[in-house]
Parts: sequence; C-alpha cells; structure tokens
Amino acid sequence: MLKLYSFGPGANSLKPLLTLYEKGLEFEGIRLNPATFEHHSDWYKEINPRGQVPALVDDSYPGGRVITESTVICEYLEDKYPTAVKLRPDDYADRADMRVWTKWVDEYFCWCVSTIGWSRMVSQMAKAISAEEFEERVKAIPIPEQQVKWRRARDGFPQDLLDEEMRKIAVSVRRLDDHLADNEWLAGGMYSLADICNYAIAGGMQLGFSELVNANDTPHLLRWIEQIAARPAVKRMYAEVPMESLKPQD
Ligand SMILES: N[C@@H](CCC(=O)N[C@@H](CS)C(=O)NCC(=O)O)C(=O)O
Repeated sequence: MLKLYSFGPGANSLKPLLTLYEKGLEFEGIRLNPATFEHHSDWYKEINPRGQVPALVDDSYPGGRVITESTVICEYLEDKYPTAVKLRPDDYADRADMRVWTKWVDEYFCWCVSTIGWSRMVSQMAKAISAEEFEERVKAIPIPEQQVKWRRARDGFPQDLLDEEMRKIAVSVRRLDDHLADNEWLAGGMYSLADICNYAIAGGMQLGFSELVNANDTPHLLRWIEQIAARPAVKRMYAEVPMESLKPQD
C-alpha cells in the first residue's frame, strides 16, 4: 500500500497527488493540517525529519520506505509503478527537457511564488498566535531556513525581497507563456511530469496573480491551465480531495 502525506491539492503536495490520480494507483491519502502545525509534530518528523509535505510511504518494502521531495516522488512512482498512463517521454533528450522544467520549478518558480503566498497568507496565521506560542512553534521547525521564513511571516517580509520575488514571478509566467505559444505541452510533445509539476504552482495564478496571468498577457499559459484542469484525473482529484480545506501555507 502507498500512503501519501500531504496538505491536499496545492503546491508541492499536488505534484505526487495528481501523479497518483493520473496513473490510477491506489493509495491512502493522509492530510495534515498546517493550521495546527501538524507537519512539525514529532510523529510526522519521524516520517519526514524535515517537517515538510509531501512524503510518500511505500509499504511494499519491509517496514515501509519513505520517499520525500515532491518531484522525486513523482519520478519514483513512474519508475516503480509503470502503468499504461506514461508521464515521461521515452526519448532521452525529451526526458532531459522534461527534467529541465521540473528542476526549474523546484529551484526557481516555486520559491518566488511561495514567498508571496507566505507574505499574503501564512503571515496571518503567524501573527494570530501569542509570542510564547510562536516561539514554541518555531522551536519545533527542523529546517533553519524555514524558521527564518516563519519569523519573516510574523514580522513582515522586507519590501525589497517581495519586489524581487514579484519580478521573478513575472519572468516565470513570461517564460511559460512564450514556450506554450509554440508547444501544446512543456516537454516531449506530451503531457508529462513537467506539466504536472508546473501546474502545481501555476494552476491557480489566474486568480491569485491576475495582474500577470490573464487572457491578454498570457493567453497560452491560460489555455494550458484550462487544458490540464479539464483532465478527468484532475477533476477526480479535486472532487475527492477538495481545495476549500487547503490551509494558508500550502
Ligand atoms: N523541496 C520540497 C519542498 C516541500 C515544501 O516546501 N513543502 C511545503 C508545502 S508546499 C511545506 O511543507 N511547508 C510547511 C513548512 O515548511 O513549514 C518538495 O518539493 O517536496
């Protein structure tokens, strides 16, 4: 049995969640509640010592084997559980192109969007608790950089950092739209993990970043978002794991 620990269908959690749905693999979904800082609890840090979601547990190994890092989990599912639905091109150069897109989302695109998301939403959660509780919560966070991020969420992110992150987001959506102007999908002429991993971040930007992602400025990106949203696996995922229970720091 596969178990996926996640915050539900958004950001990094969406990548393996949608991969499981696209492949039609059976799994148990365990949804953590970010509002109660469940991902920093001792029981979850036993599973992922970094205190982050997503994490996959594969019980086909004796005692279970934990796989972390959202994109790595997607590749693992493709390797270990080949299905009729293929989410990677066969051609090695096309596959390399796919990995350039998944690497880019993990190292660049995800981070600028994340900082703005934290400044808009996680900050509300960080400010809502007492100073004592906040310090207790921060102590439980295993990654020093995430402790800094939580402190910034409470105290306010520096404006020059927010401006720079917005600049990077504009660069990112331009890059996606330009590529999608000439290509139906991001890599290898097929729907692949490149699309899933980028959709995880770009999928809702027409709502949260409508000044950048809209019919005038990024028509190709919008077409691609709608094309993915219309896929049966995506609809099934949102129906079974509703968005509305997503919490701010997703
Ligand atoms: N590189 C990791 C990043 C995971 C990550 O940032 N997860 C976020 C949710 S999208 C999280 O757990 N945030 C809560 C926190 O760090 O406090 C991956 O791709 O899995």
